[in-house]
Parts: sequence; C-alpha cells; structure tokens
Amino acid sequence: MTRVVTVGVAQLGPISRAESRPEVVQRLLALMEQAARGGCDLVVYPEAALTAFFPHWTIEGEQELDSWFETAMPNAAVQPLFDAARRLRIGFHLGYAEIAMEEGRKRRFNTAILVDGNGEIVGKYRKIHLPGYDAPRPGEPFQNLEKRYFEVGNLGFPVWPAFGGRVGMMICNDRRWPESYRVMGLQGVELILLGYNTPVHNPAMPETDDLGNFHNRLVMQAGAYQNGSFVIGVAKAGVEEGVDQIGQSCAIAPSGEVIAQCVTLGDELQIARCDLDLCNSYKTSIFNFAKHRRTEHYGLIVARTGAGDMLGG
Ligand code: CDV
Repeated sequence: MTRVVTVGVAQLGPISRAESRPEVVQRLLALMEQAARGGCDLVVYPEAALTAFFPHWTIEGEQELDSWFETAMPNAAVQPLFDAARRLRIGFHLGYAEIAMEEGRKRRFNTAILVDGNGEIVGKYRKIHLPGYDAPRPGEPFQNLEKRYFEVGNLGFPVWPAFGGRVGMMICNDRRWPESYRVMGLQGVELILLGYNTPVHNPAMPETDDLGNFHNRLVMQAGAYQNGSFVIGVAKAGVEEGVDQIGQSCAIAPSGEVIAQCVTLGDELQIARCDLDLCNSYKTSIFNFAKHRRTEHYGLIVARTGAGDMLGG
C-alpha cells in the first residue's frame, strides 16, 4: 500500500463582497480540476473559502450576519464541489463559516471540513484560537471581529484516519500556537491541513508588518518538524475589500523544509508529493514522545520558577 498523498495547495486570490457562492465555487472547481489533472488525491482550500473574510468589517443586523454563514454542508451552492470530488476521485479540505443549531440555540463557528474521494465528509474542525476582539474599534483601517462573530470551537483537535494516513486540521491563528500541533502530534498526526486569512498589517502590532511571511513560515515549519508531520498551509491572498493579505501558501515536510510554495497572490495551484512514511523516523527517534518527553518534570520547573502565575496557570 502506498503512503504517498499528492496534495494540491489551492490558494485563492481575493473574494469580493459582491461575489456569489456559485461564482466562488466555480473558482474552486477550476482549481480542483487542475489538481485532478496533476494527479492529486486531495486539494486544500483556505479558511472561509466561500466568501470574503467578513470579520474585517462591522455587521450590525443578525440577518445580514447570517448571510455570510452556511447552515448546511453540503448545500445547493457547494454541492457541485462534492459531485466533482466523487467524479474525479479527489478529496478536499474546505474552510467556511458555519451556523449550527446546538444546545437549543443558534451557534456560529469558523469551521473546516475534510471530504474524501467519495464526496463524503470524514472530519470537521471548528477554530479554537479566535484572534481579534468582540467590539468594533473605530479608527482602525479594518476590523478583526472574529471574537464577535464566532464561538470558540467545541470539537477539540481530533485526528482522522484518511488518505492512507492520520490527518488533522487547524485554522489560521491556531497555527501560531504550539499546542494545536502538539495535541495532534500526540495522536500521531501525519498530515495537518490549514487555511488562513492573514492581513499584512496588524493594527495592534505594526512593528511586525514586515515579518508576516516570516512568522507564517516560522510557525508552520516548527510545528511540522517538532511533531514529525506534513503541514499544508493555504492562504486567501491579495487585496480583499481593501485588506492586503499575505500569500505564500505552502507544503512543509516533517523535516521542516518547504516542498512547494505559491508564488502569486491570486488563485494558484501548487502540487506537493507527501510521502507519509517520511514522518516515521521523526516519530520513532528524535520526537519519540513516549521515550523522550518528560512532562512530569515540566510541572516542577513551572512551580519552582513561579512561571505558572506569570503565564496565567
Ligand atoms: N484569520 C486569522 O486568524 N488571522 C490572524 C490574524 C488576524 C493575526 C492570523 O493569525 O493570521
């Protein structure tokens, strides 16, 4: 049995506010068909890939807010993607804004799904690390209202058996947190899929504006290496509704090396051949967690230095 998964890194350029779901799905289909011609088993789309990234502006009415969310998956607009997946025998990863009726109320999440080559949903993840704030900030060049529009994901960081390996998902800001990778690393993850909408400018930390691409690579390469996993990070890039977003979507091997990278800020497909067996030597030697991780000592060090208080426990 082969353990090579050929992955399409399907970066999107900007999506305008006026663009309809069916129009966006046509763009996604074009990338999927290109990926299928290139021999891909799986195509990875970005975070919130069906619409413009609406947390970048203030939305007042509930009806208007709901219009940016999907209440069912698949739905009529997205069904052609599922049909194409089945026809082309190719899986996909798709980020979208989700409304779910749970606990007797309407809940909103920033969600991603993993679909197999039969067009069946095999995994769902809801973003845990929501950046930004819950109230508009007058005077800022754009908003970051994820904390207002989404609840913290309630599905943890699971890992699914899929595509001949162990597959996990995270979304955008999750990639900056080592815990996201490690929770999956402890479950033996071999292929981590993630999408992002990352503005070049960070109004809260303008001094890091020149470092956006570097930090993007830094966290994903470290996460891949330290957990012996492939990481596929896919952007919605370019200037979207006045917000300039980074690109450099890429595939990273367990060595931490970038093995494929997008070179534009538009719709673009790059293909990465991911031999999941390359994860084995990392998982059984330098990052053999069972053998070398010493969690029982970490607690002592935190207690002795008081770092637990400093870090909020
Ligand atoms: N969509 C995101 O989660 N974006 C954040 C930005 C706002 C810092 C990110 O971590 O890229």
